[in-house]
Amino acid sequence: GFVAGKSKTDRMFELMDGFLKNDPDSLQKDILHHVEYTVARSRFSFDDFEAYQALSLSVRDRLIERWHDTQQYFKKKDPKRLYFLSLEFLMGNVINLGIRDQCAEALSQLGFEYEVLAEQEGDAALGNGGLARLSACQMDSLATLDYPAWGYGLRYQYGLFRQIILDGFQHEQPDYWLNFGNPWEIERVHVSYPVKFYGTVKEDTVNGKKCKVWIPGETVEAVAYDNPIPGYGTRNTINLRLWAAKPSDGYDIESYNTGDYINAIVNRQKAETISNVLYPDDRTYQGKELRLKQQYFFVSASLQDIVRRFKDVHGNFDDFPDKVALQLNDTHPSISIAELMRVLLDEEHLSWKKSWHILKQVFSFTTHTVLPEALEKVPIDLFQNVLPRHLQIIYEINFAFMEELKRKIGQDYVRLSRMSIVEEGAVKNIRVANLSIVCSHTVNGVSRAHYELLKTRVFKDFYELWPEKFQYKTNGVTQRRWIVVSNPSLCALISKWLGTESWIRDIDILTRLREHASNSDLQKEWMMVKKINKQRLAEYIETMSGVKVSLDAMFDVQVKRIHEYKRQLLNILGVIHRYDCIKNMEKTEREKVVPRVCIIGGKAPPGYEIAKKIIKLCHAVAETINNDDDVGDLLKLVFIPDYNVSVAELVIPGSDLSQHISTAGHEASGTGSMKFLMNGCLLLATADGSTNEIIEEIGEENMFIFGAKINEIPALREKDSSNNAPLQFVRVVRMVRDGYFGFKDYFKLLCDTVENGKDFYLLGSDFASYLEAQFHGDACWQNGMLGNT
Ligand code: NBG
Repeated sequence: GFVAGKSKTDRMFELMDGFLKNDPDSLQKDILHHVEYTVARSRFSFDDFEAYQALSLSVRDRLIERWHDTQQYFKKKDPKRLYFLSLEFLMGNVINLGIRDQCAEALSQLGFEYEVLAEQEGDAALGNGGLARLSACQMDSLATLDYPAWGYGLRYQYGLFRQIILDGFQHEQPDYWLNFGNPWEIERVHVSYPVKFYGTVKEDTVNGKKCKVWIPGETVEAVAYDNPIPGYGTRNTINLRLWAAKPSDGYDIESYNTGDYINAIVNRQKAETISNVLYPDDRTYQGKELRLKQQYFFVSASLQDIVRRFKDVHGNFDDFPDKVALQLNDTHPSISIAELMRVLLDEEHLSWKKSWHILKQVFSFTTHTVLPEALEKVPIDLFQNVLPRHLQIIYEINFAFMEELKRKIGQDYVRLSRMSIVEEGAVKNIRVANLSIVCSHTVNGVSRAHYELLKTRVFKDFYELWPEKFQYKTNGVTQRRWIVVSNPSLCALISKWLGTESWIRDIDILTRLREHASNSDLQKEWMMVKKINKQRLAEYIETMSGVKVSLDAMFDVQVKRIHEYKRQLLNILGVIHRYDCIKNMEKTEREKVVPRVCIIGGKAPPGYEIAKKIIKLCHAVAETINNDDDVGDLLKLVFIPDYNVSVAELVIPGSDLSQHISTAGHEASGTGSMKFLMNGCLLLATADGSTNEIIEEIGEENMFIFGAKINEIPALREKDSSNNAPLQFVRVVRMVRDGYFGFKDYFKLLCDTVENGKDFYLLGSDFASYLEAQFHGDACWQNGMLGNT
């Protein structure tokens, strides 16, 4: 009982006045408290990992305070909330809060080093590549800019596979990242919702009105795991809520009664597999039942959560569009369209007209691709089986859409069938992108060039119908992770020369550095910073691949997912050419060669044969070059295994030149380039995706731009592309074909992709200008213009 005469609130204040403090003393006490009582180790004896756990938990406590305040504040204000639905978030390591220095001091008095503890943390790799890392940056920015935003996704038990290289071949190993727990997340056993699958749909009458009732065949429980995301320089702390699948309580009572107790438990356990594993492919996921179930699972739980939050405050749905914005991160969460419609119709019993009116105002759709073949399709049979009611709703939406379209364009059946949400044919499919466009009020590309392609090619029909829906939001990355966290020396330099840290919040302030650009002190300090980072990278390379590299060499880097369109093969063929040239040089000529360390890293989707061959080729070529004493430090080639966010944080600051060399018209945006630029690394790039806007921003004279432009590609493809290839290209491909690097038979298919009139990605026709751009890079290095003197 409470002390008489005091309110409960007063008593609460008495017990806990104010917030946890951030001075080293208070932090130390908290850390020891967690060591003793949460980690349950003796405070007199604990190791680095336990210290890391206790530190994270102490920081988490502080995050929880801010998080509570944020929720309280927004609950009162009731603003329109932004819900960001994404099947992937590539968060990386999360130690990132404004109290780093205090933590470091507290730890050092306890005999631990902050840096060492930070290394204990693995990556939360719940995503594949660009799309997922963009989502993580967006969460950071939303928090920093004080938005009332929520991220929703899936808590995979296995994140993106770990890449192991054996004899130069990629092998995939499971990333069971939760093995030792995740100290940052908060399990919310009370925030859970049933998610239904399969079954049948029946007609029913409720309050005298006819309606549909879905009788599901399976119910799985979704349990929330919250990951607080603090903004920089603000108390605003938003939430990334990830769902995990658990067997449902009311599950299948029948089977227990049949006496088959063991099997009933085993089946129950299967429910948990929904959120087990991330699909490791960022190209296509056609027709997989588990994939559809994952999508619906996270979307259904999220919508239940969102509707509950809305209904806590609002008596009817009239205000729903003023309070809720649902952002679809690619087509992956698009089933939420049918789900929201189902909730409004079947559970809230609104009319079709009213439901549709609401629906049209809440969804926005971001597309991240250029490739028509990467647009998701779900076979009707599969849909019918897993989500029978949703299929009915989609049919109805499509019917209304087709009627509207006919009124606008007449009986143009070819066009009607192109635009239909339902694809007719031998196998009928739901075209998820079409559904997303029809039901969203905005559709955005991720760079200006991407937007142009959406208008003129990918979604041309829809653009002509609804030009007002289409727009672009050029991607960005946050300096908070890609400078402040990953490059502390550069961060200190920038703050010193600007005399302020405000650039950490407002990136435009960085342009003020221009005033100091020609100051030789700044340049010297800048070079020192680069040296420190190159040193760190060189040590890492030596540990990972055993290759010793010279710090005086130019570090030339291409790190990203392995794809034919990203043309890592062009890079490797360029390296072979360089090697070949050096081998054929006189001694005096060799003295002029700019020493290079060529660094490649990235994961190939497990089922993508050609991408895997590219990795092997990189290793085979590296083996030859790196063991050739005759070439020595003039050229090295290294493959960095298991590229992920943590590795990126190490590689990017230590790079001199970086390559973004996709065939023009294929990279929707590209965000890696921005991270390299921020870290003072020049770009060797094609005029693709967001590079076009970077050119406008920093000037082509400060970059190495090469290759065919987007609008030239179709004509080049028309021509027999092998005619476009220069002799040097033919020669280096021949070296690979003839087994100069071994594995002749294995590389045959790879060589076939760029020869004999195929060369879809136009490596041959861009090769000469690629070499020229590389040559230009060498010349600038020799003049000290890459910042190397
Ligand atoms: C990627 C594009 C990139 C783009 C990111 C972020 C996927 C599926 N797409 O060009 O390939 O920068 O999305 O928008 O990861």
